Amino acid sequence: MKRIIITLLTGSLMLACGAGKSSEAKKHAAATLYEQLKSIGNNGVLFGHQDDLAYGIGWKYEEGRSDTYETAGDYPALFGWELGGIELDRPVNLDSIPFHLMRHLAVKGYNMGGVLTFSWHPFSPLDSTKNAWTTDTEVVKHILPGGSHHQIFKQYLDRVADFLASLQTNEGIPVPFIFRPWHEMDGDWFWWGSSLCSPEEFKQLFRFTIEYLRNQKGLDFLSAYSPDNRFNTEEEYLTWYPGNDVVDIIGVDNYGDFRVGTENIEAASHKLEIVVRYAEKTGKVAAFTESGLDKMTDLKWFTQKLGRSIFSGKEAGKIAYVMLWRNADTTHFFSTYPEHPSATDFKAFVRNEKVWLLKDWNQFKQKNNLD
Ligand code: BMA
Repeated sequence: MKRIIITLLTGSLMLACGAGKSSEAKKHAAATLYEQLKSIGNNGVLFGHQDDLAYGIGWKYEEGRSDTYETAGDYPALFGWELGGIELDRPVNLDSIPFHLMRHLAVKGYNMGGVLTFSWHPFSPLDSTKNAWTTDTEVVKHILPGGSHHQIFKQYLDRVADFLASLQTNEGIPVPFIFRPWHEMDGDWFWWGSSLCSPEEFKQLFRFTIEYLRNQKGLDFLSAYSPDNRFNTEEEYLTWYPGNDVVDIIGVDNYGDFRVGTENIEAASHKLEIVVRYAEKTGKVAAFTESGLDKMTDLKWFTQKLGRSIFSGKEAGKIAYVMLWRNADTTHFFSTYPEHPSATDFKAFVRNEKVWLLKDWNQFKQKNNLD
């Protein structure tokens, strides 16, 4: 009898330790990522690229390939991924990446030392045939608690949560990531955008999303707030801000101020400064969450436009990272690739000791005991 009790006790102790270990590791993961990003300060800026490990110009799903690596000799320090389609239980995302491949590549990117960030362009919970860019119907007010489509919205979030929870190392340790939903809300091109919902509704939507994923689904992650560039002051920037308790990364998306012909690099820089100052004030991480130039028609864009916007003033360089959008094909790409004439300028851009690709980032973490 005694032996049975001892065996049972040992068993439950082991179970308890196992559970403790996994939730500790989980907590540790996002908190560690946050500390790592905060430590960057003015030392450097991580270079990130959307879908970098999945496809590029002239190739798709070839393990080990990367337009960034093939152009500059190293991988990005941050990898962006897109969840659109997961909410409908689709096997592939909006941009035809199978989710099982995304899981594999995202975890691989993390194992290499990279930071992961996930965007989400969900279909409308009111009508699953309508994509994120549908702006003919009000959606947000109907999916908030008490709304007619709240249950469907929760089902969407359940699917997002299932996928994000499945991002684990071979040892079953959850990998840390940044989740960046409801971006560019100040624009009018998404169903959660400024023409179809009020700032109050938006704040509720953002807060519900983060709290549901954290409290109901037990996910541990960093969340990013990223309006587009339609602000000139901190007050305007904060129009849609849901609160310091549900935001970790103070971000901005900006393509508009970089458009050839009407570009305004000083304005772009000023907006980064607003972001940096607010992040400093609140002890958070500032980031340039999306940018790029479609088809890279300006061959000096990296050093003269992007580089200037970040490094010309004193403050903007305090962002932790800048992420460029995807390289889909020769009609839709926002960074560079080896054969493109902008490749030389990209190499010059990353030679700047403050622009960090993966090796620089790994070295920094190692040197500062941040792993
Ligand atoms: C947009 C474009 C689309 C893509 C979407 C979601 O900016 O790149 O082609 O489907 O992002 O990734």
